[in-house]
Amino acid sequence: MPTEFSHIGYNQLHSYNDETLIKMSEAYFIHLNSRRSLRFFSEKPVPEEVIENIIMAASTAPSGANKQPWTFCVVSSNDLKKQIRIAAEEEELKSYSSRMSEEWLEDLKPLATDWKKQFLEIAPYLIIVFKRVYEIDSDGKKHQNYYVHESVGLACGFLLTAIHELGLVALTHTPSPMDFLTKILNRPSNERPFLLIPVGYPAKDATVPDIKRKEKDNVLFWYK
Ligand code: IYR
Repeated sequence: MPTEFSHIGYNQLHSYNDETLIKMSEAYFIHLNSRRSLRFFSEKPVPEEVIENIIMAASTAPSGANKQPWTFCVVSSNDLKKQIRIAAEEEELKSYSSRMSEEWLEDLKPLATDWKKQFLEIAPYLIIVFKRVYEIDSDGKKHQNYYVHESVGLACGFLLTAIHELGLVALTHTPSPMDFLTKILNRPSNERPFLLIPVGYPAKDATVPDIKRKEKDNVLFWYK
């Protein structure tokens, strides 16, 4: 398929036999199934290089037309964390007390969440993921990005997997609305906040809700 753009050979990294594949895939499921969203963090520090590496791992995600429409901001400053907590709690208080529906509040009961977000000041890092809805070139001209939600969602999935792989924990937090993050972090007009992800080690006494994942019958439908 000759084109004016060059393609290069793909070197397959591994080729396992079926028996090994089955064992490895079972082990991988068990490993990922032990991931939990954590709301209780330790203040134990994590090296900055680790955060840089997991973000670069997230940035290997597939994206529409390879536009890589994401920006990852890492907050470690106590002052900024405090500003983010104050602004998030202000919005969350309004959400929990009047904006969320009865059904939504009922659905959240097993998680025991509320408007208070102490973890925003305790976790060593807050990773704020922005989606880039378009690009602006040096002449100020706008250029399209494609499948931005899907692409940034995939990058966040990669990020959460990398965090779990390392024995660290995270919360996919979505204070709503999130535009305060654009202001506090002084982000450009083509970026919108997508997820706020505190990352660190779990607190010693951390608990998680006793909730279950769906069984195979409910998530997988074969068409052979
Ligand atoms: N954003 C709020 C509420 C919340 C919403 C969903 I959907 C959750 O799965 C959990 C919480 C909060 O972070 O508390």
